[in-house]
Parts: sequence; C-alpha cells; structure tokens
Amino acid sequence: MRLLWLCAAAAALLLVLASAGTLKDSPTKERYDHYEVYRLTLRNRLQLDVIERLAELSNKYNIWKDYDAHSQELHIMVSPEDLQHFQQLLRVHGIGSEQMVANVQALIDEEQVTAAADTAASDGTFGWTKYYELAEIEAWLDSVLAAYPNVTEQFIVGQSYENRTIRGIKISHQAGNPGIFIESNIHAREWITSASATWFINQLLTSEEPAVRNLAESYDWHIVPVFNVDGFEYSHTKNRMWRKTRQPHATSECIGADANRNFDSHWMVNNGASANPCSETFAGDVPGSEPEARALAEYLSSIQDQFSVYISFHSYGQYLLSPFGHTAAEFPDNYDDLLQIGAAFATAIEELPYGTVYTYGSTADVLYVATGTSVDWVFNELQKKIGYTIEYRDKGRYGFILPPVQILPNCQELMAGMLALIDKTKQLGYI
Ligand code: 0X9
Ligand code: ZN
Repeated sequence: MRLLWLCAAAAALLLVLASAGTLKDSPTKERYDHYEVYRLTLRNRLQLDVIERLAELSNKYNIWKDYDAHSQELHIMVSPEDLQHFQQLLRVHGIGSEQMVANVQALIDEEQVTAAADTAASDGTFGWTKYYELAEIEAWLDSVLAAYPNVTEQFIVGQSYENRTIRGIKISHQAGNPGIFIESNIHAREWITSASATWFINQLLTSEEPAVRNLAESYDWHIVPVFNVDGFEYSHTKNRMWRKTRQPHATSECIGADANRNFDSHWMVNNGASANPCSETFAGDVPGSEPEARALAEYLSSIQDQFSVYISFHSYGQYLLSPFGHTAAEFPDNYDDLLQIGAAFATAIEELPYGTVYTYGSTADVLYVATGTSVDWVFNELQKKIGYTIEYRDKGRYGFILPPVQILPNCQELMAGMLALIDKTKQLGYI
C-alpha cells in the first residue's frame, strides 16, 4: 500500500515537473485557443497607462498594434483566462472596446489548412497562395540564383544569434544603376512581408510588363526576404505570434529584443521603445545588442555607396511611413518630397480595384514614436534621403494572420505602389 502511494506521489511530481517545463520552453507549438483580440479606444493618459502597464507586466497580454494618437486605438490580444479580469478593468476605467478577432487559433488553423490543401494540389513549385517556412524560402532563393546567374548574385548580411545565415539577393542588369535596398521580416510574425518580398523578386526576374521590366533593369535591387531568421523560424515551429529576436537576456526569463528598436539612432529616447526585456518593443540593453541588427548596420555601411533608397517591409495597418520615428516635433529637410512620394504610392494603390487605403506620413506623426528603427538609422546615420516602412494589409480584421488568399492582392498593391514610389523619387531627382 505504501509503495503504491509512493509511486503515485512520484508520478504526480513528474507531472508537475513536466508541466513546469512546458511553461518555460514549450517543445510543442504554442496554442491560441479562444484568445481574443480587442480594439481599444483610449481617450486619456490614464487609460493608456493602465493598458500599457498590463501589457508590460504580463506575458499573457500581447500588443498587436501599439497606441497611435490619430486613431486613439490600440490592438491587444487577451487569453481566455484573463478575459474576465480584462473586461472588468475596461469597465472600471471606462475604456471603449470592440472585439476584432474572436479566436486567434481559428485563424492560425485556417492558415494551415490552406497550406496543406495547397501542398497536396501543387507540383511542389513555389507560389504565393500559402506561406512558406525559412528552409523552403531559402531553397527557392537557391533555385532563383541558379536560374538567373547573369543578373543575380547572393549576398550575406551576417549570422543570427542562433547562427543562421542572413541571406540576400542582388539583382542587377547593368553596372552603375541606382540602388534600392529592401529589408523584410525584421518582425517574425509579419509573414506577409517575406511572401511579398519573394513575389517581388520573382516579378523583377520574370515579368514581361514594360513598367516592371524598366524597374528591374534600371535599378540595382538588394533584397533580404527574411531578415529575422531565428524569429521567423520560431514563429513557424513554436509560436505564431513571435515578433522579436531569439537572444536570451542575462537577467530576465524573457527572450529576444525588438530588432527594429535596436539600431543606434536616437536609441531609447522619447519613450520610443521599452527597457523591459519582456516587452514586445524591448530595445535591447545597448544599441546593437542583437547580432542581427549589428550585422545589418555593418553590411549597409559597407555598401553605402551602392544604394539611395531603403525600404523596410512590415505588417499591419496599411501605412507608408517615412522618418522620423523618434520625434513628431521635427521633420526631415525633404519632408515635403517624402510626402509627395507617399501620396503617389497611396494613390496608385487606391486606384486598384481593391480600393485599399494607405495612410502616409512620418512614423512619429501618423503612427507613434519609435526609436532605433532600421529606416531611421539608414536615414540619419548613412544620410540616405529616401527611406520608408511599408505596413501591409490589413487594418486588424486578421492582423498578422492575413489569409493566404490575400497574398497576391497585397503583392499587386505593392507593385503598383512601388512603381509610383520609384517614379516619383526619380522625378524629384533623387535617383
Ligand atoms: O513598431 C514598429 O516597429 C513598426 N510597426 S509594427 O506594427 N510592424 O511593429 C513601425 C516602424 C516604423 N518605422 C520607422 N520609424 N522607421
Ligand atoms: Zn513590424
């Protein structure tokens, strides 16, 4: 009898240990069953403080879209366990809310179902009706490099924390073309960005449309389809909502920093990033603490005479953002031009049958203060005059889990916008 009891106790202890292990670093995939996403309307500083403190203190709340003063909105994901407490808090503080997503896991499952159906139906060729994992994107990149040896060339940005190689492709039809650098998927969960980047590479190489041929042949393209390689891999295998890098922190259980807050330009000023390692916008302990950001800054410095336009792909919200990110009180000298180019981009997209509306302007003005971003670093430290962040579809209906059927429409919008952006940039004499 006593032996039986001992066995039971040992089994129970094992169970407890196993579940504690799961909490720390799950060997399986994180699930988001009945996690909901809310659009909150925050009307004063106190309301904003309440929500921001909530998001900083708990790992269970996850900010999908930070507060911006224009819409007064913030998007936040809440676990089913916290929902009651959360709603009570909203009531007490009189915070307006609207449910955007009823069940995050359902969106993730739909995304996977489409992927499975696509794989079964397809002949194994790469396409843009599903999202691919890092290894598949890299294999495709290899096939492209092999198929177009005369106009393409691989370049290496550097190594990630987990020692993956951050790869890029250069497409050049003639020496001396003005250069355009595209960095994509710095935020791991923004899968539409690498889908769009690979599609864009494919268009530059295969399209027969005169305007696209001109774009491909008159410029040198430097494109990094997946910049945050560790985070992207992790978002596929462990946690669909992962945003940051994967470097552990010395004094915190929380992992990674926001690579787009880690560059050495106005780092951590004006509350444009967080000092809390558990925050989604953790800036790192020092600028360049993340090997990925350090490698990109070094690589860009080494080729700074080879490009004049820098574009960073993000989602979501439908914005074309220019510097500055660190302050809304000052604007770049050429801000009028940056706005003109932004207007051309937005108009071209709005003219497509989808009628998708993009907002343009400086990051700090139309969105929120963000410091240490890659675009601002290139603009301020490498003195580049044209730099943008594109925030792709949508406005929050699906957020980061943009259904695969929207990949191609989003890409068409990218091409229309890009043609207009480059056209206007040339017209204004920058390239
Ligand atoms: O907060 C960010 O890093 C970007 N938004 S996201 O929702 N994709 O995280 C905006 C970055 C703005 N970019 C620059 N200031 N350059
Ligand atoms: Zn982003």
